[in-house]
Amino acid sequence: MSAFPSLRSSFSDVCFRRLAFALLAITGLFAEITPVSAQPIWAEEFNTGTAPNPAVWGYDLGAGGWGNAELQSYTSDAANVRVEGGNLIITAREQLLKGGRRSFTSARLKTQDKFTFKYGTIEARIMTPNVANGLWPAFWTLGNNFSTVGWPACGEIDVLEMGSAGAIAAGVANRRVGSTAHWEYNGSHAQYGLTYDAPSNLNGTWHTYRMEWTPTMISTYIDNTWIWSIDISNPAGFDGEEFHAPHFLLLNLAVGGTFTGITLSSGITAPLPAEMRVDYVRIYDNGYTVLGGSSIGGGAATQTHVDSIVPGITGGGPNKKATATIVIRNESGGAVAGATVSATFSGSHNQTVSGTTDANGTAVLTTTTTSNAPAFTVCVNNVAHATLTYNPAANVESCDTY
Ligand SMILES: [Ca+2]
Ligand SMILES: [Ca+2]
Repeated sequence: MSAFPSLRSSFSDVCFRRLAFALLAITGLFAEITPVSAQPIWAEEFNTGTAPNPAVWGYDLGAGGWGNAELQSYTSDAANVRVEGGNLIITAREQLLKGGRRSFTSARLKTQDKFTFKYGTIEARIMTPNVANGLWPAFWTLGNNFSTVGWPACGEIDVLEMGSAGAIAAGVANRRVGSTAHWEYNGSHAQYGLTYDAPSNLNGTWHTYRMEWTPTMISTYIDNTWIWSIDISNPAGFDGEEFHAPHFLLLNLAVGGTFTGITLSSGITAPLPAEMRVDYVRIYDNGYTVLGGSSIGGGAATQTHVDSIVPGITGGGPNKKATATIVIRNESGGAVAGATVSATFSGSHNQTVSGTTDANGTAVLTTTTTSNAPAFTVCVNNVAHATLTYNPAANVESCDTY
């Protein structure tokens, strides 16, 4: 899915080349499964109750196309989302309105603010419906800072999407699965994805979709067959800090939309009602996994980390002062205000400077020392806060160089 594709610009050549190179570099690693905990550290089994647990799952509701010219209206009605027989069941339905006009309803679940994770191996056992033509099931994530920074700056990882226009054109709508990352690259939208055509139709049978997300790589699999990988080991190199921050989960079944190439109701030929079933979603610890959100550990954040450091200069001539714009977040990705950030500049400006984060979690540190030829490294020493503990192990970066 993408939250607001109207913001999409074409994928920059520079970015594509960088990623193509990154992918070449990881060829051969596909079969290497990341070691994970023997037992899940988090799971939604959908084995009890009649509706998803409201402490974990919320909903996106309503129509308007969701930025993708989707045709359905999303509801949280039992007709569109229920738990039954050990499964979460999302049902896309059609209602004929006066004059024969077709109207569609479905559901889109999300764990925004309620449950987040950064890194880890996530697995979902999913049965997709017959998507041909016009249905678009998805199992995906968005950065939990979505509501503050928007899309694509929050980052998006599509573990599973089906029903694309390309798959329909190739006659493989029920066989083609795809994974894609979306992010903010130098002020515009970048994306990178790959698809895999299964040997037979996937609809109506259970398949396991897995994402392995480590600090260096994101890879996806269907039933242990590799789909896609992206090298995220150098976030500064491709503006990919989005993939080193907490994300929340989404599960939905869209009807039509630009992804499917079908934006008129007359183009929907898939049998309705259609059910997307989810037996479970499980997360395994791969040694880096951080869970967060209000459903975890009583809800309140307990830790801080450095989300980004942007070094700069202010002033001119021989009076150039070194600056560092530093963003502090909690383990759920929320901005941390009122934290005292201490950082040491070394090189052209040798000084330790402290400052306090604002409502956006941002502190701007400026040296009083000056230089004619700035060339310095700035490293965060400490983040002090009245109630939150600094966890430097969770830092996206601890130092940056100008
Ligand atoms: Ca970015
Ligand atoms: Ca189950």
